[in-house]
Amino acid sequence: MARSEQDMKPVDFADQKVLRGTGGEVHQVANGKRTSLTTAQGAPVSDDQNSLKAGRRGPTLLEDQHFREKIFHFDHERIPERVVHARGFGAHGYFETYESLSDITAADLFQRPGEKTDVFVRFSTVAGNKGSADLARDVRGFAVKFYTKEGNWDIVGNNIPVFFIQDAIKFPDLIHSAKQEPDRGFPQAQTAHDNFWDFISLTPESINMALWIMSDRTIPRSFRFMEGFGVHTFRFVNAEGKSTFVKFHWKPKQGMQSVVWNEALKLNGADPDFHRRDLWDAIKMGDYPEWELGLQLFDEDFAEKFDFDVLDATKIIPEEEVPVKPVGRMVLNRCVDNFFAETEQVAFHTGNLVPGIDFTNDPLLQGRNFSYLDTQLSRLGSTNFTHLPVNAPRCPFHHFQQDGHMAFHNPVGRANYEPNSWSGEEGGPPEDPKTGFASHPEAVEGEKGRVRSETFADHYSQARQFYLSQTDVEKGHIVSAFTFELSKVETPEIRARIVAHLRNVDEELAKKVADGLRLKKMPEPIEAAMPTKMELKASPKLSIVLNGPESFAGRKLGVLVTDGVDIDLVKALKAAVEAEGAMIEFVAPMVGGVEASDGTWIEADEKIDGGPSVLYDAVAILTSEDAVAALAKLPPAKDFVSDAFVHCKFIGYSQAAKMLFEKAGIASDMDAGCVTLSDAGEAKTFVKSLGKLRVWDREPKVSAG
Ligand code: HDE
Repeated sequence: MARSEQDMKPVDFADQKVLRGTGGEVHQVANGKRTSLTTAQGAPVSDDQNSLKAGRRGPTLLEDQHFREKIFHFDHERIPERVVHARGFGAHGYFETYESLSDITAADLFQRPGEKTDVFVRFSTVAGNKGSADLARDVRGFAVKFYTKEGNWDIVGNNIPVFFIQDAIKFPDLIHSAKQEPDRGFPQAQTAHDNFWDFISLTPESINMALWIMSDRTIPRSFRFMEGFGVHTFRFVNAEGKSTFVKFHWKPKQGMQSVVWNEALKLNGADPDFHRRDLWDAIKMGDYPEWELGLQLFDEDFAEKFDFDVLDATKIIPEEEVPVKPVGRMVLNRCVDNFFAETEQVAFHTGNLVPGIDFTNDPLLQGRNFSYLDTQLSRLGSTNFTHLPVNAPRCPFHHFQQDGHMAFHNPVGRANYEPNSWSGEEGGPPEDPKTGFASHPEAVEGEKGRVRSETFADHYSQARQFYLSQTDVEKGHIVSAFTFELSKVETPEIRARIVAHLRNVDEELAKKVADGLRLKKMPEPIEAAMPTKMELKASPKLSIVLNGPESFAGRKLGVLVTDGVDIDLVKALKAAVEAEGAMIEFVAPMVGGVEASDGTWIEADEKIDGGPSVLYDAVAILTSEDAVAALAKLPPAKDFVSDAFVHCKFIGYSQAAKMLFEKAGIASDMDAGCVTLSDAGEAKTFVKSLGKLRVWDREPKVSAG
């Protein structure tokens, strides 16, 4: 009965040489080249295909310790997903300090020019579950852990500089309203439903954020092309104890970029992992994304004079008022080795501060300081989550915390308390008033009470400022987004209530959304707690379109090719794209590839229906005369060109490809963004023009409104 290697027969399995067991099952057995399989206890395993049975067709035996251990472990592979920001993607890198900031902060990582500090970054969406799609319209988390020489410092930020609410006590309500409705369990990863807009409509402080989330900031092209913000006002404290207020900004070196909504919807189908794949691919290819850390620094006097309360996280300080000072750069240059161990188990916390950086009294930040540690316990299951490599400090650490679930290291020796009478090292670590974290001695007084400061009561002025800072294209997108989201709201009163708020932001915006919804009657404006400041100046830094890239670097050109494609054109396009620091992918009717004009074989990266144009920042269609008619019959080929057109992308094309435009019904609309490619020179000029990313002039013609 006992089976041995002799019972197995060698067989050729296509390219693989394997052994075949008596039931036809495949065994790959140790051959001295790979380390042999063991149980978790380290005992070698002889057969991983068959459980231990009483008789060939008999029941599995309870004594099968290998089977039991394997299934036991598998059954418990999942840990609770994050209650918010469940879907995310992480990478390693470093932060490099430009200059010493010792005059404003004692934080060790900012003392020496050129100093490099390891970082781990996790980008995320907020509302969707772990398995949701990347292109959900949502705020993106932008959390950075700095492994400094004086402990871990986390900036747990977002890609939007303001937040929905002013007091952390409203966070559970906000998130409940945004996530799936509790009775039905849907919609997933979408704010386009009644509960969310109901909550927003009854929470006027959220209107500024509502404008931001209806802008293209919530549909970034990828993590690489978005800004990050610490959101709250923090404090820097220097060695003399002098404090300066600070707001943190991450500026992508790649320039900002978003997709359009119709593209986002299609991307979610074409590649739900679009953002994580993008980051993974860029890092694996050595095209390391980079952000500059910028600081807005200001003092108490400025805070006093500023139009809004700097402790109110629903407000920004425009960069035109307090410029952003670049102080270092962050480069992400290493993908995770294991998604679970690093991306899933990383634990960020606003309370992870280092000497030289301190909190302010922002009531949102104060609440967060409780939440993060608390959530780690239910997610990671132990107070010892700091023992996991991704969470552990990379500087020496000494404390008397001990035991608990899964303690990897406990203090050694006799002393596990202090003060104690044991001398030298035996006594363990004492506190250090000289180098230890000291809170800024801010004077605090007042009556105890559940109150909100009157300085938080302006709900609309910055929403208006944000709207007026956008280009016409972006304003149009905001109108469309409100119209789309509110069209999914079933309760007419909620739709009208949002429009009533928008009247306090901008009448034109309110009217356009009301028209888009076909409201029969324009609602009266909501009675504002404070009148909208009409005089705030536009802040061009708030526009994505005005802060785009300078070239096509880091972007991707998708080239649809057929048999007979002009090889010189392909070569020229490839060279031009690579010279620009961008990527090129070939899409073909079949994944095996195509044969070019000179007989060269071009491998395809995608088959046409798996490589729609939404995956690319710009496209080219290079067909031969002979092959275009067959191509034009394929619906995905027509979609390739018509989607690229509707999404305002640049489209290069060989003469023969014109037929595809005709079949797609857009031949008569072709504009300056549709560029003929007949020789190497034209290919080069075409690629040079791609840094503009989109042909926005086209949008009024193609927009669904
Ligand atoms: Fe978070 N937030 N948050 N948040 N947050 C979490 O912590 C919370 C807020 C942010 O990639 C949770 O480990 C409260 C603002 C990011 O692992 C939880 C409040 C900002 C991430 C939590 C806020 C953020 C989280 C869930 C209201 C931008 C993902 C899992 C006061 C500045 C970090 C976890 C990662 C995650 C609480 C508001 C950013 C529950 C109570 C504002 C980027 O602790």
